[in-house]
Amino acid sequence: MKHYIAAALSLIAFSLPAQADLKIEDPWVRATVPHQKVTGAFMRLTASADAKLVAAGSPVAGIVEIHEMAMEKDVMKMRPVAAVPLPAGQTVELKPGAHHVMLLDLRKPLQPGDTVPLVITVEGRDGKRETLEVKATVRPLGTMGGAGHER
Ligand SMILES: [Cu+2]
Repeated sequence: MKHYIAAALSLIAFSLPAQADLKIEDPWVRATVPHQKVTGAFMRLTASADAKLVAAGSPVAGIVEIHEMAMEKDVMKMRPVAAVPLPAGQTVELKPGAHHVMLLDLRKPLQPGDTVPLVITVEGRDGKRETLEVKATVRPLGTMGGAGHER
């Protein structure tokens, strides 16, 4: 009988809808030149409930970090951050000059038109993590993009 109840409970747990629905739009990665080992990945994130972006990964990079840009003595510098807040219903844009996903230790050059898989992990207020995989398109160097003024 005990077993039967446990099984029924786990069934209920599995049928619950996923919390903090995450929408990822327009993911892209900046192309690289030969021997370039780092580049940025950008996208728009919208979570249905308060959450934060806590991690990213990609098979094309040895290391993936979340970065912010900040002024340091009149120079824009980037540095790793632990998380990017994603307030409920608000679209947060990762773009050049702002928060971005940094791909380091690239395993090969990224050509315009290539597709790069990105794994994005967000954490809800309850500490539950959700992982989403997206396919990012590689765009040419010099693409400022993101703000919607290209194309
Ligand atoms: Cu960076």
